[in-house]
Amino acid sequence: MFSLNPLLSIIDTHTGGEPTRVVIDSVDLIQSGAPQDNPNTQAKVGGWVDWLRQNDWIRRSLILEPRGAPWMVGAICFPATDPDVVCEIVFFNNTGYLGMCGHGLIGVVEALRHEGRIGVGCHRFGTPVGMVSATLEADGKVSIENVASYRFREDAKVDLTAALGSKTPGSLPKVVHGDVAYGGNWFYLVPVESLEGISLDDLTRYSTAIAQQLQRDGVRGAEDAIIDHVELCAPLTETLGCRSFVLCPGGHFDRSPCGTGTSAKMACLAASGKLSPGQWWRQESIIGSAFEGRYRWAENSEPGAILPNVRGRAFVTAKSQCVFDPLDDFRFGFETTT
Ligand code: PYC
Repeated sequence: MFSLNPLLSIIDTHTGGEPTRVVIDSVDLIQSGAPQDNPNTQAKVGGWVDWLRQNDWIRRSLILEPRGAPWMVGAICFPATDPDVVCEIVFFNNTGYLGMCGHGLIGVVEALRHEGRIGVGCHRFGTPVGMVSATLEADGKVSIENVASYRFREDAKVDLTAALGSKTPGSLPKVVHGDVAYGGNWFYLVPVESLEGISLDDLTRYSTAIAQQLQRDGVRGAEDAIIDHVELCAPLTETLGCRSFVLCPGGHFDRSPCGTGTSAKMACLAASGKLSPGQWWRQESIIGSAFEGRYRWAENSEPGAILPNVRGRAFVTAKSQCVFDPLDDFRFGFETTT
């Protein structure tokens, strides 16, 4: 009565608490019409995104309830044409497809290590926004070198008075001054004094109000890109770093410190001379997990761009195979609104 789908074998991981559901064997999943023949890696990964969009049941089945959870990220590894590239990865979540995903890449590396596909050393991966690398260390930690990241706009003001008014949580400002930066995804980064004592619901509501106001005000990234991540950063007292709350597209917060968010944050610090190349930065998530980051200057990129290096660790939590029972009306997932 049911169909066990051998094409969707999944390895679940988490990186600093944030889940990544990884498909490392996609070859059987790829049907004719998939963009295997495009020799240009970046166009090709973009091609895989188009292919996945046309086969969106895969994303929905993996991430949405009842098989998934709306705060999960998924990653599918597609075969690479370049023999020096391990695979080409497309990341996605409950609402669509991501450019890059730092915690997700660390999760993919751990899944591949767990399956004996890669060992200690430096490995290259294609993503829709460019080539990245990840160094698997002997202790299981993974350092990723992300795409060039940069501050695009400094001190963009967002007024939440009309949207939130007296409902603005505790110590958070009604008029927000933040930077727009790129770290493989687009971020609006808001420095705050503290995140202590503010509930996750309130942080989510506040960050969502910021994301909506950015849209209303027409605040965008380069080439009119929508800013779909909001990052609140409170300084750490003991060391150079911040505690962060990151709202992702799809309305859920990142349990990890967010690899692309850490990249965007370091790009802003570099732009304002507050973090030097090679200097360590500690980025904590709202649940207390941490990434360590540092950077070097990027060449042949946007002015002031950096190449961020972000280090963290993932763990495999489960391996399973999707089952699609034709009697199950919800086998391809269902959406919930918050
Ligand atoms: O780690 O870059 C990241 C990320 C993006 C969205 C969720 N996590």
